[in-house]
Amino acid sequence: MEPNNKKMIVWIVVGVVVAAVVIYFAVSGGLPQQTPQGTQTPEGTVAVTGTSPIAPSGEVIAPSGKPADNTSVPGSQTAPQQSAPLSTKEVPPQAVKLSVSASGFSPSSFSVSAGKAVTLSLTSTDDQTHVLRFNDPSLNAVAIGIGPGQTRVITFNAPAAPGTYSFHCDVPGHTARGETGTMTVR
Ligand SMILES: [Cu+2]
Repeated sequence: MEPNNKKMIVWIVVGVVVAAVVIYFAVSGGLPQQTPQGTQTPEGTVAVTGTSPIAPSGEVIAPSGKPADNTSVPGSQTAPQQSAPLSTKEVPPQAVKLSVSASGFSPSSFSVSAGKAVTLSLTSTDDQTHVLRFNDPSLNAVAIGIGPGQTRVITFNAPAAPGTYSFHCDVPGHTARGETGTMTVR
């Protein structure tokens, strides 16, 4: 066989393999993306792995398959889900980023749009556990619990009603020393 023919056969084999891989991913929908831009699921876009997907309608979908119920029990099948601990580098740019320590939340106030999906991250910047909870029962399920130095993220729909919603750290003694803040819904 001529060397040129050999080369051509190698290129044909390479071409067939590339085409097979392309077809495989086109048919299978490809590998799940674990990027900050989000994982695509049948329910919608997952901002951070482990959080509830956001449907094209903008609604956050609970594991139950229904729109997440902010009044439910935190972590339940009907609640918006928080992520596992992750690196702060994995928090997407659109997230509202809070940190908390014995000196309080930073920032201690932020604003969101009424009814819109919110991606909220919380980082413990000291050697303590912290638990963000809202005071209003309408946001009972919107909670983030983190260990020392950890970061977690939750996605949830902001209340439809504009107003100021207070939150606090639910660990005993932490609210009293000033771990409180407000979310303004516009
Ligand atoms: Cu705390």
